[in-house]
Amino acid sequence: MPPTVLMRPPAASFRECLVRGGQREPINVERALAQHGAYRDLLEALGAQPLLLEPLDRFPDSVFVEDAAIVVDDLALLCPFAVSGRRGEEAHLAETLSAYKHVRSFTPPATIDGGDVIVTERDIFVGISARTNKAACDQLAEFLPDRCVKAVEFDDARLLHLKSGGSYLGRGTVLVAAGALRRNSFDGYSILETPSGEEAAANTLQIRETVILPAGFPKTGELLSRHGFEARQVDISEFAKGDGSVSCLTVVLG
Ligand code: CIR
Repeated sequence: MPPTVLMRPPAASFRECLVRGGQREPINVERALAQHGAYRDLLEALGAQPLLLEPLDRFPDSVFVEDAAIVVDDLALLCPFAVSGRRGEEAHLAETLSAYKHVRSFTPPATIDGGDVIVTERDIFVGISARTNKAACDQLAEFLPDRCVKAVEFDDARLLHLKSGGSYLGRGTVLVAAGALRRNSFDGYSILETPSGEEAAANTLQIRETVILPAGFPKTGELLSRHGFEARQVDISEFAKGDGSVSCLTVVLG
């Protein structure tokens, strides 16, 4: 079965999305839409089935659909956002998700962004961040009794999400941004580190046998090829201006 991938195109309000430090580089929404379309085409070419959701002008950050729901096995967990401006995005996913998965919600005081969760075949790694708390990590473990849920602390306090500092490539291998995460966070996994100056390439998306990474990081592309991964690059520069990357634009339903 081709994996279904939920994507939500950017709305006009995307130019007002949240950014760390509040200093936003001007965002070109037209270019963002074109990049989003090209990304969708790439996913299709790789054998996935993108499913387009309605743009939500009320939520400038809703293009980063990964943060609103965590999908593991037959469950879809709607995420309670810590930041007030994103609260409510998750409700807009519930109906679509319910056609594929059992939909569940966290309860207070949990707050979590999907970008803080790395899912492998066996483990679930949860970044404890400004967005995601220990209560959410504990609830995730209750939702998923057959999985091993592990909290991960950051070495680099500038990381927005766990997945800004690392991502799972498949085949027991995690790609991490040098210096971002504790070295023992992924015990039992092979670790590849992004080459110096390419830390922003640590966020990737695995679709079948291919790893998609942001364009502009040739050394990371070579590193992945050297280790036997089929790597493809996609230009997501307008989304990077809003602190997003490759995985953030998707929810993979498997
Ligand atoms: C935010 O601050 O929530 C958005 N501007 C960026 C979210 C990026 N999402 C992700 O890395 N999963």
